[in-house]
Amino acid sequence: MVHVRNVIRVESSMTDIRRAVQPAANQVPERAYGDNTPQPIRSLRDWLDHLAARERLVVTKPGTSLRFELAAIAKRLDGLRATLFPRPDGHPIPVVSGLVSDRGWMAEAMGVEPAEVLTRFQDATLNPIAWRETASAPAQEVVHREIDLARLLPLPVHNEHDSGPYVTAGLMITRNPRTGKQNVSIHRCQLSGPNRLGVLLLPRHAHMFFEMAEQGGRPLEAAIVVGIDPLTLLASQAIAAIDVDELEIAGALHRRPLPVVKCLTSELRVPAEAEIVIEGRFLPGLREPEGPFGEFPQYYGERADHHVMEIDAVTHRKDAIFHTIVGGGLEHLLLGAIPREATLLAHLQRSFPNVRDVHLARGGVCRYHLYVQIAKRQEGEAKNVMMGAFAGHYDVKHVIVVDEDVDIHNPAEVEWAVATRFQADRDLVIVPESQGSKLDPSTRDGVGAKMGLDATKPLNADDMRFKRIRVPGEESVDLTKAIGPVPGQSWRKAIGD
Ligand SMILES: Cc1cc2nc3c(=O)[nH]c(=O)nc-3n(C[C@H](O)[C@H](O)[C@H](O)COP(=O)(O)O)c2cc1C
Ligand SMILES: [Mn+2]
Repeated sequence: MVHVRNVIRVESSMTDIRRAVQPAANQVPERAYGDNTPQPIRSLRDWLDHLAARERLVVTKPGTSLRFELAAIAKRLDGLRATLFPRPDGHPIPVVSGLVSDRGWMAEAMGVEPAEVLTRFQDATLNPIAWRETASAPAQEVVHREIDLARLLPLPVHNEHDSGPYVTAGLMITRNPRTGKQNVSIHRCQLSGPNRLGVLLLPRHAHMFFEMAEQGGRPLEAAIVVGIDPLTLLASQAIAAIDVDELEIAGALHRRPLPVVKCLTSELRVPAEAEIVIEGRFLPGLREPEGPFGEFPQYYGERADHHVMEIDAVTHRKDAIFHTIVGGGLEHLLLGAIPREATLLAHLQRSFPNVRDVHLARGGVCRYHLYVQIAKRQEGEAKNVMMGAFAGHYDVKHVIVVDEDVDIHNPAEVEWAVATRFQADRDLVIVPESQGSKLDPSTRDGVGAKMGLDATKPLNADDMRFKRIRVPGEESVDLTKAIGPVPGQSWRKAIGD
């Protein structure tokens, strides 16, 4: 195990450490689903218990450095284990990271089979459940009105060239100044002063609300919720219409109304079970430098003048836990991927009922490469599906359409389909100069090409031409019965040499 030396600061025996860097699934025959429909996970603490019971939570020695070391450990264990860091740099509030860095874990949090994750998410977005207000809440057990964020919270620095400490896993709650409807989204928040955060608001809902407020010369109230259950985190990433409150999607994923409490300094309602809430306002007519910051495409988002939030209060539980998401890690990628897949699948199926499944591949940073599986009925159809996919989200850059027999969750299978069912002169579609992702450094400020590959078989091909080879019995053969007692080293003996 070559990597072990680098994680010896983690407080465990060597065996535990070796196990920690093995895929967790190997050790976890037990599944969270089964005969009795399991309940979804509804709090961060329940989720940590769930992970701990399955040996998926690593607790480090106290005192991990908030500058790089915490992110280094979290990133090494990304996708394998969640990590809890007690007393980081001596701070009384522990930090947790890597809560949802595996699709199977998200299925468990939902209480469904992995294959049902997208349909469960679609169902929750179609049938939101309104929240329920409570008068008092764990999230407000401790109240701070003298704000020095660097002292109050354990804010880590993640990547080499990040401009400084950030809040990266906060749900930004805002409210439409015209309709009063709330919105939830995640934004990177740079520590810019004792009571000041520099926030990247890309032009979506929170940004629209801010523009409405700013046009009237008014600030926009906002609250940042840190330390929340995985389903509420996932709900925040729904691609929903403006005035759809993502906390209601969280309620639907929880299968019951989300308890919320009124903020102390604003009309906003925040999840009552949250660990930490940062209350404040976006200031009108002001932009300040923010960035660079390590982003999901594995490059830095640039430093530029961005929005400024002034903080009025911080509330938290007595024994609060701070959550951080390391930029570009699996946790970050998957939180975006699952809701996008759910939306793209629903969007494609509206026009193409024979679309079976979609997958945003890890190699395409869970945003740019979309694999689509179809039950092909018509020649040419794959190209229409590509065009639908490009229209579904501007981040979609390369689309590969494959037949039903190709496992789109396995990139090697998709590559095999391209290798053997695709000819570039007839199966390739290129759309030049279209809108793409501004964070893709190969675009010109977000303008770039789309590419689609039709890797489906022709419908009229002879049966044998595209028949996949298969050895009868390969899947079912019982190796324990088949393999003899003589070890390989003694093969001469086995053949009587
Ligand atoms: C970890 C993480 C970090 C994110 N950082 C930002 C960010 O800095 N700025 C931004 O505009 N969106 C960011 N996003 C994406 C938005 O949260 C996401 O698009 C959200 O669905 C937008 O919500 P809305 O459609 O209600 O506006 C981030 C997402 C994740 C999962
Ligand atoms: Mn929204």
